Amino acid sequence: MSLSNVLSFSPEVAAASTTGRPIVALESTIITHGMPWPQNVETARAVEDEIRAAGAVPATLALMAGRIHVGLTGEQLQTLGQARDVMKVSRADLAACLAMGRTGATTVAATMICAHLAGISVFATGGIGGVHRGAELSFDISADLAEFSLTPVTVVGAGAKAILDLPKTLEVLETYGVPVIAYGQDDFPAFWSRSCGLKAPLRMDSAAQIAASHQMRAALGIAGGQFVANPIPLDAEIPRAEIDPFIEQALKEAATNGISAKAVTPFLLQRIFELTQGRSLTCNIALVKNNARLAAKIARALAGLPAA
Ligand code: PSU
Ligand code: MN
Repeated sequence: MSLSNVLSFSPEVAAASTTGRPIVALESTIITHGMPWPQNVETARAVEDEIRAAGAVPATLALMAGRIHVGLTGEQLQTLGQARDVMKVSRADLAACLAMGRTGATTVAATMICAHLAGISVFATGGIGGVHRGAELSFDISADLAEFSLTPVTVVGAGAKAILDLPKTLEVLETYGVPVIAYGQDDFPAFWSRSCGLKAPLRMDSAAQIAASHQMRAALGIAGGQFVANPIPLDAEIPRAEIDPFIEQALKEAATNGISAKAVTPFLLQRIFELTQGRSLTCNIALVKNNARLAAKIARALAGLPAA
């Protein structure tokens, strides 16, 4: 089986890839499992528009009928945003989902793999998976972390959510040799909040430096990607003291209800959405757009272009 039978490029992304224009990949689990309809589709569209406005081409990735779709049409996005029984696809599920011809939404790990197959080096998302609290008993560590040691894609996210154990998440990333780069500040951001109270291992203040570091790793033959932790804009953040009690409550309910494995992250996101009366979603939308803009700058820098 050849790769060209598996990859389907949208007309917009195909044109960008033949002419060498900068492209930014986007994941689809955030659409199917991370946000409710219709805000999920509206946000996916708005994020794509941010990338276009910043002088790059968006490529939302999803699996449909045995193919990896690189760039979705408006109609495909609508269908995906309302579909039920969509698989949440990580590294472990990617080949199986395609072989079964099922509809699959790609997590950070699977999006990195698919972006790399499609020749895309930069990917924007909300937050990455990480080490769950209590992982010393549950062993629940997202496959996203190991992916960074394997696949050469620079991922822009707003850090990781405080539903996770952030000190352990940073330790595991270090063990895997992953550069964790805070953008424009010293602290590691915690998704809804600009800081989690811990310093990030690395800091950079420009897209050009991030692009140079991506290229340097390739030149040195170091496998794997980079994680760029971009703090949520100040006017959109929920300070830590405000969000913490809701996180504690959602975690307690997850434990009481025996939520485990792949269901943990979507369950916590949904409960925090309800507990904050939708404010967590407003935050989430603002930060994804912000990440899309930075990713577009990095993609342009990689292509030797100035910011648009
Ligand atoms: N974290 C978020 N929002 C998300 C996810 C994570 O703040 O939507 C999604 C991403 O697709 C991520 C996946 O790759 O959840 C991680 O899931 P798990 O913890 O099951 O590996
Ligand atoms: Mn998990």
